Amino acid sequence: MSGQDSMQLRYLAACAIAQEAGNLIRRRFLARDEVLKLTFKGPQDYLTETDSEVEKLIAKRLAEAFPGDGFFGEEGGGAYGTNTWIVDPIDGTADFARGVAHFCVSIGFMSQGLAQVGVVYDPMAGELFAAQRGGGATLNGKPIRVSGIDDPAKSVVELGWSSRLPFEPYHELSARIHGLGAGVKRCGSAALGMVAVAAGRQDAYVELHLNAWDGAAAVLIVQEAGGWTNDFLTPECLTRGNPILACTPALREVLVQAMGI
Ligand code: LIP
Repeated sequence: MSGQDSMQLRYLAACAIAQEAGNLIRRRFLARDEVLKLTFKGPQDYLTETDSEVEKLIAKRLAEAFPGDGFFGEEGGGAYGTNTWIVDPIDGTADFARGVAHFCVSIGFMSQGLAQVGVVYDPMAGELFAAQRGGGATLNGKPIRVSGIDDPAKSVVELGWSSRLPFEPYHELSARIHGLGAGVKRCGSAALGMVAVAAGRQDAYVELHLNAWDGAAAVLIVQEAGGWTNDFLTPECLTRGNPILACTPALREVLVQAMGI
């Protein structure tokens, strides 16, 4: 089997597994106990039983299909190898935990340090965002492209936040981006924020620190939709995370300057 054929198989498998996992997430979300029971891994860093349940399902399906591939998941960790799946079972866990329907499952595949397949599935909206390197990006099978916005004062920028960094750098960056005249928002899922850029629904996703599993799939989808991203998925990112800028190309310079990256 050629390398391209094996990537195509991985692409198709990732799309199918993301939808199976997403449908499990949807069932758990709709059946959740109205009595609020919150568990945290750290400050504002939620953990739900469904995170682990979904990650185990994805890991099982991928091991069955591609037994020689490595796996790294947000909840259970793992190991990076030549061919590795990087998975966030629920990106937007805070909203899932609080009953807000804004979350997704993210499945990325890297080979020799380069993202080759990216799939992000929003089970509440029924939206499957997918890309294979060199094959373009799609939403439910239809091609998507980033916006052509070239004026920051006409742009919409999502600025991610987490307690992983002190508040001040986020506050200062927020002030700089507001100063450009952009419409700024924060929603809680980096993957959904980035695929919204890929689909032209907003013009940039910015966050000063993001973990590899949050962005591994979505960065490829943005690139294949004609967008620009910083060199996010570096070897260091796999263990420490990185800043992320994913945007329509015309906003690259002004946002790189605002971020100081
Ligand atoms: C989330 C990211 C988001 C970040 C949150 C959290 P999770 O991922 O998508 O951008 O700001 O702190 O890391 O935890 O929902 O998988």
